[in-house]
Amino acid sequence: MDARVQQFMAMIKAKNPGENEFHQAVQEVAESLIPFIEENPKYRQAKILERLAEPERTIIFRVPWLDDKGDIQINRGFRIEMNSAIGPYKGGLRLHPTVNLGILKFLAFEQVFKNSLTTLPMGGGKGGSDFDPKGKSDNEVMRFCQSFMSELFRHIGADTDVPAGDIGVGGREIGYLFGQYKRLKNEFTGVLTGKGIEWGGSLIRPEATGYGATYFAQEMLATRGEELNGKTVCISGSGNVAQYATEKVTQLGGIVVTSSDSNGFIYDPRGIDPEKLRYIMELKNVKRGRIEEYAEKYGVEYFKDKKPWIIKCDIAIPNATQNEINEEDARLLVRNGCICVAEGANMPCTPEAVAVFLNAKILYGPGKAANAGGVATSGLEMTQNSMRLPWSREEVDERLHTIMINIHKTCVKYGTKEDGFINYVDGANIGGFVKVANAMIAQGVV
Ligand code: NDP
Ligand code: 2IT
Repeated sequence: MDARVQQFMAMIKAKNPGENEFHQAVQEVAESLIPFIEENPKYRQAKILERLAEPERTIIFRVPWLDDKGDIQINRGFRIEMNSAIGPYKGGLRLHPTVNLGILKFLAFEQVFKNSLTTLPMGGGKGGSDFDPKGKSDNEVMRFCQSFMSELFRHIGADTDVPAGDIGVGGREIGYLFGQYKRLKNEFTGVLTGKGIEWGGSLIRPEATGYGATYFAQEMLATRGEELNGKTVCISGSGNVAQYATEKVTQLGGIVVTSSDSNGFIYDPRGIDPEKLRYIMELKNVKRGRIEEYAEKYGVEYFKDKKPWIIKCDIAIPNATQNEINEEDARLLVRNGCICVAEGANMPCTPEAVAVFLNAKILYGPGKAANAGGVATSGLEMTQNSMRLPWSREEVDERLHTIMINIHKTCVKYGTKEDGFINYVDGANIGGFVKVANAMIAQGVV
């Protein structure tokens, strides 16, 4: 490792002990940025990287709620307000038992660069709780969300901090959170995105992350004269991002052969067609069942406790969680002929896996670029809320598509190497950095 990166990381690790995912995310960015900052000393003098790695504000709070048996449950709530140089804090809420400070700091850190790449005026934040929605009744989820918002409401606002969904937070949870915010503040404002279409939500927001990742993959493929049509695609996850990545890939002629959850994956060599996708959506969004049931319904193979990366594919789109592709998975993907990896999830590849993809010079699109379509469309929802005017499906999709094309252009601008290889990691990190860094310098030592 570069000595300057090593020195910087020693400081980060000493200041943030035990926050492994945060260290991982910061190191990846530092490796791209430190050489760039050396060439642009104004950023070094202003200590921009050091400031970026320190949240502007971290809020941690108790979330007590009553379960259906009348017993008291206690969870921990978080909101990391990472950076507001270019707009109000913006980023999702994650509800998952693994949630802790280090995971949310990694996500908030990534969000700052991602939001900058969208070209929209949004700072970076992230929040959530170690609450596990699995197996909870609707009423329990509602009581949790109401308790969570009873503290969070005093820290957020349409011009201050605008949360949205992430793992474990979809339309149902945003509804309960919004209802409680409105009740406490007595105002109907765009304080959350991912709202229902009847009460201030944007068309295409549910689809946006998966569609956006697919548009980004299309752009990457085009740099090598390739297209999605006819390609075999492995997708992990079966939640929001996975569902709409599957839909868009299929619309563009790709064949999605896998779907997964935390218990295993299904392999459907004939492809998950629109009718089968409708079944997955009903299974996951309404029945809240397991992907294993797909294997029973359609008579295909189910691989318990396995990840889809053992299946031969041209393109991989990981959409579940951090570090779901390790070095061994990456080697297998490359050996099996995979030419493109587009990250729908945040940091789904370990640093060793990323190194395998970069060394093999395949197309590798990191999450902060490839999955930025979700937050970009959240930004479009904020715009519509401010105007109090909704846009049509076509208008939002067109804007999303244009934003993804522009993010790709930014990556090409900052990531193209002397031999013509596009390093999208450097491209996204440097491209996301410049605007935030210049804004921070303009705003003084804050
Ligand atoms: P959902 O909760 O809708 O779906 C998550 C999916 O991933 C489920 O299939 C879930 O399986 C699986 N999963 C979650 N955690 C794990 C784990 N620890 N191990 C194995 N599988 C797991 O979340 P989203 O689709 O919204 O989010 C997926 C990824 O995309 C996350 O990394 C998120 O940060 C990222 N993302 C989301 C955006 C959005 O707009 N929603 C925007 C940008 C990125 P199970 O049901 O068994 O838990
Ligand atoms: O990781 C992400 O970009 C999200 N979960 C979406 C954030 C948002 O504010 O829409």
